[in-house]
Amino acid sequence: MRKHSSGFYIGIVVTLILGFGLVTLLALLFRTDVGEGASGVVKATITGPNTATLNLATYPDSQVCHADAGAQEVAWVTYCAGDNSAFEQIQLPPNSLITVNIKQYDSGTTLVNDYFAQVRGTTATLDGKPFSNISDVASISKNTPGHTFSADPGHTFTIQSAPNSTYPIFVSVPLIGVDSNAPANVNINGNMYPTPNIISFQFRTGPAGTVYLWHCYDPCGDTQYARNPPFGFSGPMWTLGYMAGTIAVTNY
Ligand SMILES: [Cu+2]
Repeated sequence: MRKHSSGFYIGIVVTLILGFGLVTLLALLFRTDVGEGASGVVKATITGPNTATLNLATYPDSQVCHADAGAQEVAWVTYCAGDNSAFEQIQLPPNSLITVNIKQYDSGTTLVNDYFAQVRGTTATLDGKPFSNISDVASISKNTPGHTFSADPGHTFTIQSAPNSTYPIFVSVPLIGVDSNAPANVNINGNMYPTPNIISFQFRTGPAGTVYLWHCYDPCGDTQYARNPPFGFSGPMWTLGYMAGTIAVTNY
């Protein structure tokens, strides 16, 4: 058997060390994108085979999950994750029934387009009572002693496909606003808000690798940024992590 030089063996050792180093470096780089609780990501909690629950909240300002933003942004309406962290991307397991629960702390804002008054692509409940259109809310209010609701949504949670997607989806739920006279009786991290309306609905995800968009279609910022031309859908409405973002269907 031919004898190898010591340089040959040193070469093997160096290659192994560099190889493991490279693998470790790549693992660390990718961990920040897919890890539990990674910044800017909220994951649905897996509750069983092909089922998961996603908890979110909407607030009339950004004190809860964007408190470090600039003075203008802190006054903006925003979505937060259910644990009140900020998020830009939602991650969901593939081929699963997702139950979404949203705590809606904001009051109502008249819709610009009545298309979004209708629950679309799913069925929804308001504090456990089924509704299919914002016009159902008056009777729910009447039959819910001690709790009235706004006649308008505060926001919509609308899920749509990216253009040319192989797995199209469209789900839209108007998030009924809290009564504008409701007392601010809930303390969230030192900020007072009214008791939230809880809106729930379900939908099914496609295979891993599918990306959807989530968006609000009730121009819900203040009069300077959301309602007045040319700001119809600017300000919080188009800012990633406030009223818009992405949904990645992924294995985790
Ligand atoms: Cu909104």
